[in-house]
Amino acid sequence: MSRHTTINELVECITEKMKTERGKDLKDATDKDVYYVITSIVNDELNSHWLKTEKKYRKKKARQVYYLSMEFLVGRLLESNLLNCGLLDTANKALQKLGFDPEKVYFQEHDAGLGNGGLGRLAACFLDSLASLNYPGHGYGIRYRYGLFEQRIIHGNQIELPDYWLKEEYPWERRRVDEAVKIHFCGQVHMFKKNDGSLEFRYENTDQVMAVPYDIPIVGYENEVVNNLRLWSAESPSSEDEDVASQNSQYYHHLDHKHSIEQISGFLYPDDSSFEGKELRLKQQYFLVSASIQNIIKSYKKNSKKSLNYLPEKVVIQINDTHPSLAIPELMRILMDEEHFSWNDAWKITTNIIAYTNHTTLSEALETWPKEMIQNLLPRLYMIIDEINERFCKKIWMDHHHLRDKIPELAIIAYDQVHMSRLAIVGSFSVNGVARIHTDILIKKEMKDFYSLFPSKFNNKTNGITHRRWLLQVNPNLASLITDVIGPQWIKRPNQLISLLRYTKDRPFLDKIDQVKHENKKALAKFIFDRTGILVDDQSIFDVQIKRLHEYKRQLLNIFHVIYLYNELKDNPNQDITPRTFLFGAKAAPSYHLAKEVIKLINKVASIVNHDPEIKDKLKVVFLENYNVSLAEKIIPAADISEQISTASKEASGTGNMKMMMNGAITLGTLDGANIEIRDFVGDRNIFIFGLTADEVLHYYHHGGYVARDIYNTDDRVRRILDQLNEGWFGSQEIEFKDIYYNILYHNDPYFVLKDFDPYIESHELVEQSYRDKFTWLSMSVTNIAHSGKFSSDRTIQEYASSIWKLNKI
Ligand code: 26V
Repeated sequence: MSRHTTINELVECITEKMKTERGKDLKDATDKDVYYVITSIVNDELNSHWLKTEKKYRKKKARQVYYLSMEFLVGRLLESNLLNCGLLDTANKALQKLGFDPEKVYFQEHDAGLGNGGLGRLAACFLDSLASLNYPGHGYGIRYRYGLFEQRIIHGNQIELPDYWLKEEYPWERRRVDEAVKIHFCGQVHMFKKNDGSLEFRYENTDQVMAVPYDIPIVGYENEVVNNLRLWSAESPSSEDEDVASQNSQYYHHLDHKHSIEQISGFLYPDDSSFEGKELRLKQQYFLVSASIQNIIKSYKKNSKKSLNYLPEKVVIQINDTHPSLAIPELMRILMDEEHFSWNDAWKITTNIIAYTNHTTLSEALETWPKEMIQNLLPRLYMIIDEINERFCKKIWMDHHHLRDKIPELAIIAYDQVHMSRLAIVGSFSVNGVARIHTDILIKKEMKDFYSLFPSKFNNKTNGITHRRWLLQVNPNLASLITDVIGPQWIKRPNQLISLLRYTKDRPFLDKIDQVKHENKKALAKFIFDRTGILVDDQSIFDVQIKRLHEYKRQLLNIFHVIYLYNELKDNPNQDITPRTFLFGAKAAPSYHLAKEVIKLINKVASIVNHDPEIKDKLKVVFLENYNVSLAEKIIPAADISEQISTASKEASGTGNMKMMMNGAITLGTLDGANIEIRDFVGDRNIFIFGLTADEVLHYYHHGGYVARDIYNTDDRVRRILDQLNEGWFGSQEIEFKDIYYNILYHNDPYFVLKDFDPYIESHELVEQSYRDKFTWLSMSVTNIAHSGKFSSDRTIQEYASSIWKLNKI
């Protein structure tokens, strides 16, 4: 099979494989059978390219980038693999010809949810771009047996269910026992002085764990490149031990031990409201790091005759947040203890290989581990971190007198805590933020002193998304409309979307854009009805907020606006408003109480508003449960308004903002994260911006001056809403949201919901007015699509490749 395969050839191949691989005639085949047959056809196609790609890298002795991440949120792969192989159109038609609904077939795959949100999805987009741009770049992660929990809403409350995604065979992975490596935890470290005066370290009584890799192919777009995503699974070292154990009383002890080893890749930790130093999570981090670094060194040795001194010529490692920052001491350990490098040489190699991306400035999310925990679990690594810290502090003391007082704030180990971001900054050659404002805040505020020590390390790489999945795949009708007017070059060069600017006043084209959006909205309305029984008006404005639930993302502000509209309509039922549908999708961390209260509130408001006969079709509120990549793919093409309303300074970048913009939605947002860059490109007339700026927010934090209760006292709309939360809805005692009420009035509204309420309402009024002028609206929409090429992850990856990784295309 290849992109030149005809529909009939594919039909024949499916029929044949159905017999040989599934033992069935087509007429008896289920959607699942067809799913497995198609993946098998794609796999046949991929395997040869996979091998060829690897050979090519080896032959060219290519410099490679390794992306280390605790999360890869890849979602479903069949459709995107078909697309990238150039087989999607043919497959769709062949399936239809055989009487199958392609969407149903693709839906058979379990959505791989090995990530929490933005950070994990970014990693997946980056892999797609690396392969599509012919870069030798691979991912390393963990093959969690359970992905992020599945969310159910029961009586308005979030319930978490386990996501056992490996229940059925996962056809994209290949187990590679031949590449398994051993990982050591705990034990004792013994130091010996050798004859030449140097030190030798030996470890005793360690707990050993096997890391077994499962490889997933990462397919480039129509370029026959297949890179690798290697996910490590934790296993007990050897089954021979099992036989021995079964013969004596140690058997249950042995089983217990085996079980605890397998726990290491047991489940993905949900991103919480604040960092919790759980030992199992630390084990996971070291497990990922140690397996990956060992693998990287092994493959270097296989391909190069030169000494490891030259490792930095061939290898660069990007760490996705601080989660894999133990890569720094682990590489030091291997270089010194196993490869016999001196400290200075090992340090030189390490700090030329590791590059670090920061994804948040929220102080409560910063990783710090109790020093004792690292000492017990990773005694040798602790010694190395301690030495890195000693040398770093000494250097500040000697060379940077003005920072002497600040050593406790800069030290990697301070007050018995190990600060991972400090370790990552000191041990890497590059530190980047993920949007301009975020990098500015790192440089000017959060990491100011580190910036003064290492100015050349700091740089910005504004995030991006793969336009192949997020436009071409999820919105094929929009994609073909674009191709009709500007040709297909934009697919390989997304910047060329800018040519669409010529059509922002072209009525026939805008009409077609309108039709496509409307079709997408109809499809989503049907989906919503099938899932929830709620009938939404496909002519209404689809106002969408989809992202993890967090106070700083301010879903609360959004639902306050809905309550406000509802109150207005109750007071004045004949008011002429443009009908609106408010769509939410959000998972809250299981232990994040306030976030769960907000979910409950949204669902409560939905049940009141949607069932109120007086409201009719003017307002609808829909909370779609279990928001994940696949759901995003359904919602985004149908969005009119993209809600990006975080408290300014808090959202590092956001990437949902880019996905919706690319599908023609208009952003309603604060000047935060990448919203700012979106505004710079599209201009003030093509985006709705409101609220406090980051500087204002930071000023209030430092100098006070904002009193939430003043707004409660003076703004009737706000007081009414808060009282409704506190006292129950229209006298009904059943509905109470006292915790939200208290958080706002007694904790002084830490995320400025009340402060931004009035400008937010005003902005929404502008949205409504603008939507009434169809022509202007569509023209804004096309302007957004035209500029969205800058937010393709191809652009981001080009920037990483040329300025951090120094990578050549192969
Ligand atoms: C923290 C924790 C702590 C507990 C265990 C699990 C876990 C997982 C992740 C995190 C940190 C999350 C940081 C993060 O996701 N940042 C987001 O990164 C996106 C990609 O750069 C960016 O667009 C978002 O603005 C940013 O919030």
